[in-house]
Amino acid sequence: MLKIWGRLSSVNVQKVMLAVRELALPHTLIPAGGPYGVVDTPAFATLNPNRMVPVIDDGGFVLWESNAIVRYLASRYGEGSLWPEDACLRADADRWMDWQATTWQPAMLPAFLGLVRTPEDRRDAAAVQASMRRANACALILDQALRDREFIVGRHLTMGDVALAAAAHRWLALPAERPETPALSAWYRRIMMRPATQGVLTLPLQ
Ligand SMILES: N[C@@H](CCC(=O)N[C@@H](CS)C(=O)NCC(=O)O)C(=O)O
Repeated sequence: MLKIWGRLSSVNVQKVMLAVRELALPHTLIPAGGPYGVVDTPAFATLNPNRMVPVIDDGGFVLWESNAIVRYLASRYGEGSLWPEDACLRADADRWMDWQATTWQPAMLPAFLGLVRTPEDRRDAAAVQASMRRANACALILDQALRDREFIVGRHLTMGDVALAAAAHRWLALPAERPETPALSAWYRRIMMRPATQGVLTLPLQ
């Protein structure tokens, strides 16, 4: 059975869990990271030398890096659903996954760490503000892309939505000012209503 090491408070683990749930894959979630520890053990380092979650073991195939895991699960178990058959649609979904990991997520990370993980009296307000400005600009790009479609590459949910949804969940829950993003919000609501999402994208942010 597919094994996943991680904690649901991690945005990167959420992506993997969304993919697993969308694909209805039998799995075991082994609590690891944050309060659960485990990542510091020698046994875990043999799975992921970065000592980070998520990690999966699928019948002896061990993989780390959340978006690589989502792509692997989608290509192996989700052909025609999370993994679009059409090469252009697949590249489009893939592009948004890279954008999520290299652009949007890094933009909002200082704001997340400052607002959620740092006591107010030790917060760097300027860093939080600058981070929110960058994250909001990214959200407006995504909002524009979602104006004429139900999901990021068209009418069906793909691996692109999986990666973006976890990031959007975090951005929308940050206690900070955000611009109006009607298309992004409508897409997010569609995703939050899916059975696979229940219990994965949880609040409050931790
Ligand atoms: N690029 C990696 C980043 C993984 C990462 O930053 N994981 C964090 C949680 S989001 C982690 O393991 N932190 C240590 C911990 O949870 O103990 C990925 O996308 O999988």
